Order: sequence, then C-alpha cells, then structure tokens
Amino acid sequence: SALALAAAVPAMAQTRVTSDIPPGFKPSDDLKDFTIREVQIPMRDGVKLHANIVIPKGAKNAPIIFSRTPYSADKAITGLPSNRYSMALPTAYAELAAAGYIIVVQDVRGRYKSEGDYIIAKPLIGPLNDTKNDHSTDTYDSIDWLVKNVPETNGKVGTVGVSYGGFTTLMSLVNPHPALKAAVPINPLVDGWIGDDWFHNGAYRQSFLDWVYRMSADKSSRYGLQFDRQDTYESWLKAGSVSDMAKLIGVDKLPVFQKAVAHPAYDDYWKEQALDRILAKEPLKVPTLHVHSLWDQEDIYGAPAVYEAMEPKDKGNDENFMIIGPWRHGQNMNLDGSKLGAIDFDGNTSAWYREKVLIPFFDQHLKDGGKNAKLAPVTAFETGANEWHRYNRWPLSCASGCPSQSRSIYFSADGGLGWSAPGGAGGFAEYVSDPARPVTYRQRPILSTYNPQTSWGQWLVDDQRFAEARPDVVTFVSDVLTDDVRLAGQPIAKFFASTSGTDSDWVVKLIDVYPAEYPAAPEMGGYELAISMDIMRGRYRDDPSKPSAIPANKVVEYQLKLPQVSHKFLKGHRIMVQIQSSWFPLYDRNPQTFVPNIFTAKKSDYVKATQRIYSSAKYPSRIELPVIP
Ligand code: PG9
Repeated sequence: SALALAAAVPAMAQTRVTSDIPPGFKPSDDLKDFTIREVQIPMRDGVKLHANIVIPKGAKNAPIIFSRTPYSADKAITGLPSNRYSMALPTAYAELAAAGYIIVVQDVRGRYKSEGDYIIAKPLIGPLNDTKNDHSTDTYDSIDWLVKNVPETNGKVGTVGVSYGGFTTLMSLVNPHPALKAAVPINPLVDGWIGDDWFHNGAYRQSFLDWVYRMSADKSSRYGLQFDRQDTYESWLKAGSVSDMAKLIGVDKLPVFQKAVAHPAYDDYWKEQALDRILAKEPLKVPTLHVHSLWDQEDIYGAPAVYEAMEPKDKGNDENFMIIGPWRHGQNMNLDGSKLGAIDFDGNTSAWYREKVLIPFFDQHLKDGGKNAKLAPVTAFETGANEWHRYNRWPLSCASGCPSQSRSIYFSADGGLGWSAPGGAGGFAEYVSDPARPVTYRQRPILSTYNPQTSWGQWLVDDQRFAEARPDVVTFVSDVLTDDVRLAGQPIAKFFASTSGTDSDWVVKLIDVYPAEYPAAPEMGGYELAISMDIMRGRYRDDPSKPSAIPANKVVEYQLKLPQVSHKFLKGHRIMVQIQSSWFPLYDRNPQTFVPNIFTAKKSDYVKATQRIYSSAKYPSRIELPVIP
C-alpha cells in the first residue's frame, strides 16, 4: 500500500532554502581593464551622495574628471557590454579614460541612489534657497572627499557636464575647491527665462512638461509622460491652455510647474538664479572652457552668455575659453558630429573638438607638468563654409566696440530683403494669427519631446519651406548673393509691427536659402536652413519684469536678440527672414488678449489677430547682422 511504501523511503533531510543572490557578492574585475568603485560621499549635513568612480587599471597620479548629474550616475557610465573601458564607457568618457583620467559621476542630491531632497536646478544658498547646501557646497564637499579618498589621483579635478550637468559644472565655479583646476560646462542651463529650457523671452516652453514629469514624478524617472495622441499637436490643441493640459496630466501638482505659473515675468526669482549674472560677480579662479552648440534645441542662450559675463575677469585672455560647434544639444559629447539632420559638416566635428580642444585643455590644467594646449580664446566652426577658426574674442562683430561693425538688412513691404534702408511711405506685410490654428514649430506629426522615436534634437535645422507655405507666416528674401556674407556674433531683429490684439508673440527666423538647383547635393536644392531664430512675448517688449498690454492697431518697435551665429552665406544663396506669431506646441499659445498671467488665460481670451510688419523710412524693420570681412 501507499502507506507501506512511504514508510520504506528514508525521510529526506529538510533543505534550507536561502537566497540565490549571496549578500555582498561583487562581480569579478579580473578580466576588465578598469574597475568601478561605488561610493556614498558624505556632505557637510550628513546626506550621502552616490558616485561611481571609474579607474582604468594601473592608474597612478591620475587627475579626476568629475560630473554631477540628475540622470543617473549608473546610466552615465554605461556604454556597450565589454571588459574594455574603451567600449564599456560612453565615447567621451572612454576617450578621457584612455587619456589617463579617472572618471567620477555622481547622482545629484535626491536623484537615483543619492540621499536628500531633489530641487530642480537648485539655486545657491540665499533668498531662493533657505537650506544650508547647494550645488556649490555639494561639489566642494565631494571634491574634498575624492582627493582624500582616491589613492590613484594626483589631487587635481576637472568638472564637466552637459546641460543640467553644464549647470552643475558652472556651480562648481562658485567658491571652488582648491583642487578644482579646470571646468568645461557644455550647453548649460544659465537663464531659464531669457533663452534656456523654461522660457524664451517670456514664451513658455510647454513641451518641457515632459521633462518636468520625468524629473519630478519620482526620484529615478520611472514615469514618462503619455499623451493621448501620437501627434502631440492634437493633444495640446484639444487640451486648451498649458494649465488645462497640466491639470489633465497631473503636472499641476508638481512644484516646478507651480513655480513657473507664479513667475511668468522676469522677476528676481529668475534674475537671482541666472548663472551669467552670478558668475559676473565671482572672481575667475578656475580656467573654464565654455562649449556652445549653434543649433542647441534646449540651451541655446547659456554658454555664450556666461562666457561673455566671465570675460571681463580674464585679463590675460588665457583663462576663459569658448568653443562654438555646429551641434544640437550635447552632440559634442557622445554623438557623431558629421551631420545634423540634413546638414553635412564634412567630417566628425565632435571627435575633432574632443581630440583638439577638450582633452588638450584638461591635460594642460590637470596633468602634472601638463603641456600648454595653445588653445585660441575662441574656437568657432563656421557653418556654411564648414571650417574651424581660431579667434581671440567673441563676438567679432556688433553695433559698436567689436573689430567689425554689424550691418542692417532691411525688410521691404513687397517681401524683399536688402542692404539699403527703405525710403518714403513704404507699406506693410500682413497676416492673421489664429490661436485655433497655430503655426507649428516643425512639420506634423510632432512626437512628445522625449519619445524615443523623436527627432526633436534636430528640429532647429528642419527645412523651413513648410512654414513659408502658410498664409500666417510672412517672408522677406534677398536677391541671390553675388558675394559670400560672413557672420560672427549675435543678430538683432529690430522691427516695427502692429497687432489688432492687445498681446502677441513674435517669432523671427534668419534663414540661409540654398540655390534652387544644388548639384553638390541635389536633395538640398532650395533648402531653407534657419541659422538663428527665436520667439518673444510682446507684453515684455518694454520691461521683461513688468508685462504691459500692446496698444491695439498701433505701430510698436520690437527688439529681439537672436541666438549667436558663426555662418557663411555662400555666394549663390539667398538670405531670408520669416516672421510668425506662434511656434506650437513647443511654446504655449499667446491668447492675443492681454491678461495678467497667460498661465491662467481663459478660453474666451484666445482671439484671432491681424498682424502687420512695417517697412518705411519711419519704420525701417531690419535685422542687424554681425557681418565680418
Ligand atoms: N535641457 C535639459 C535641462 C537642463 C536643466 C534644467 C532643465 C532641463 C538637459 O538636457 O539637461
């Protein structure tokens, strides 16, 4: 019987079941040519910040390259699966490791494996920060710990990072630790109201709610924002105002959105955290290389602004450097630099910059007995010509005080653009701006900003013919150029316009129109490449800190400082200017009725407006171009 059988089988000793993951197991480094030491670095308030220290095997007396990121210190050092750091690290770190550097990447306070509270772009201790720490103190404490606890180092540290990491790199320059010997802020957030991530001249970058959601819904970005349509243009239009959308997706509960709603104008909240203003007041103690991308879709304002702010401190012109490249945001670090969208640069400009500028700069300042890199104060790629240049200053051309003087190119009412000022009564170009049919910033479908399939990073080089075709975009275009026209500096649009509304946005685009037939690359025939464009909110025309209604149907003068250019319009090309009154859904719509705060505009405030751009002896609308010989 079954009972007898069971009695015959000897009782099995009971096996104790324990975890198959042994506590404290460390993967072996034997086959690798590098080790990663994971550490928790204590700050002055006891909070511990997580960092990965990547040490190439055999490193001795090695300088440290230090980055601080909100995007995960683990992900930041993850390249391909490999035992060789040359592949296991992302490109730029791999090249730095090969050049003899130890790489340290830290999670900023409150993100991923770091303790503490995460405050987005946390301002310095002071009126906007009542805690006892900021990025300056956290960097100081971390560097102090690193030079005392990493035996392989020579005690010299350089900070580097892109965007948010560029912002933390700039923060390392405030009360810098004595071991900090060089800094490379790349495409940093500098002024979130004038021209970086949050606003441009008062127009709100609502597409960034995607970023806000990822970064503040939890501490390790597990939640991405899902819109109800693949083409987010439809989702945004259907939702209504940015605040309506915020409510719909729950972003209205996130403090960083609430702060934008509370500070729509350029008040002290923005001014006091703008890093160009802050660093203008700090002594220049650490050699700095600012890295700027000409087609930076996120932080196109920051790098040249902070370079300019620090430049007066650089008496010998040998401590404050800038490189300007033909890149999108961050393209210079880990992405190929031979193309951006359809635009070809005749070679890998990102690799060139790292080999000829970035690494020599760090070597000079961080290696014991480092060789002088002999960098020019400014290294700039000239788009159009596809050439690198060494300059001893930036800008090279401006209204006054630069080696060359800027020159105006004038709009004419019939759609022309030329070097002579309009005479006589002239006229105007007119269009109707309808918030119900806003002009898109690129061709639809427009995927959400951080959708893995998006080409968001290249939108600034999109062919602008799609916009020219719309009746609510006005175009001014020059004759075919009989000589090259070179620009090096900041174009400034000075235009006279009226609106039938009481508030309005103005978008101005400076465009290089390729010849209609372009044998070198036939698909580029007639391409309209924007080399500099931006938006302003009319209510801030007189005072960015105090909005005022635009007098309806009156001619008003506007000034819009456009992003920096280093460009050659080649003979045979044409220069074009386009103007429109919306750039949707990247920017929220202006209701075109003056309301105290656009974040709280009601549906009925959104009205059509008739816009006119004037051109006459009295109203000579133009762009001042930073022309160089
Ligand atoms: N542009 C991003 C960002 C920086 C700072 C604040 C908010 C966003 C970034 O690429 O990090």
